[in-house]
Amino acid sequence: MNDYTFDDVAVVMGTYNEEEAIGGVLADIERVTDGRAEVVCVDGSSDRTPEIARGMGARVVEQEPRGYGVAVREAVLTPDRPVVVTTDCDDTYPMERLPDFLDAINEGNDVVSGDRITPGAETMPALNRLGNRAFAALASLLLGRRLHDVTTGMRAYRRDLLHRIEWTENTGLSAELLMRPVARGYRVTELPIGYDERAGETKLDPLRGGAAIAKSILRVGVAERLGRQLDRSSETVDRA
Ligand SMILES: Nc1nc2c(ncn2[C@@H]2O[C@H](COP(=O)(O)OP(=O)(O)OP(=O)(O)O)[C@@H](O)[C@H]2O)c(=O)[nH]1
Ligand SMILES: [Mg+2]
Repeated sequence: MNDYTFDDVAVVMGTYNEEEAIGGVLADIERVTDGRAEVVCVDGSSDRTPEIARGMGARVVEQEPRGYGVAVREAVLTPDRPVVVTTDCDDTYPMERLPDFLDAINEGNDVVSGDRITPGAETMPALNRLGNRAFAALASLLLGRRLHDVTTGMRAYRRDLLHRIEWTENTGLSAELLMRPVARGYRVTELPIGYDERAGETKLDPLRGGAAIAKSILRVGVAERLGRQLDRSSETVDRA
C-alpha cells in the first residue's frame, strides 16, 4: 500500500526531567532506524534532558510543563514527515519494534497502537495494570470495539489524521488519540509489545492521573457517539 521508510518517520515524545532515561531511548532510536528517523522532544525539564537530547541530534521544542497531553499534542503536530511515532522517554517501550510499526502503516493502517496488556506487562505496577485494563474495557464498551490497551504511549500514526482531528484531552490524550480514530472509521490495529520497568521517577500521580483518564474516556466516548448521531440526523434533514 505504501513504501515508507525511516526517512519518512518522526519519533516524538514529551520529556520532563528524564535525564536518566533519555540517552538510552535516543540511542535505541538511532540504532534501530540507522539514524534516519527525525526525533522531536517537547521538553519542560529543569534537569539536563534537553542538553542531552540536542547533543544527540534531536529537535527540542521548549514548553512550560503543563501536563502529558499538552506536551504530546505539540509533539505529534510538529513534524512534517508522513508517519509520526510516539513514545515515552522513560525507557519503557521497545524501540526495536519500530520496524514492525512502520510495516503495519505500510500495510494500510492509519494508527498502529502498541498493546502492552495482551503479552502480560509483568513489569507494570499491579495498580497500573488493573487501571489500564479497566480503561480499555470502558473505552471498548463506549466504542463497541474490543481494544486491549488504550493508554499506551507507543503508537504510529499517519500524519494527516493527526491534523484532521481536534484533540481536547491532557492526561487522557493517549486514550483520545486511539478512540477518536476508531470512532471515525480509520483503520486502527493493535500490535502486542513488551514493556519495561521505568528508568527514573514517574511524572503521574496514579490516582489523580487515573481519575483524569477515566473522565477523558467517558467524555471522548460520549462525544464521539453523540457526534455520529448528530451527523446522521443532519444527513436525514439534508435529504428531506
Ligand atoms: N514536556 C512534558 N513532558 C511530560 C509532562 N508530563 C509527562 N511528560 C512526559 O510524558 C511521558 C509519559 O510520562 P510518564 O511519567 O512516563 O507517565 P506514565 O507512563 O503514565 O507513568 P509511568 O508508568 O510511571 O511511566 C514521559 O516521557 C514524561 O517525561 C509534561 O508536563 N511536560
Ligand atoms: Mg511512562
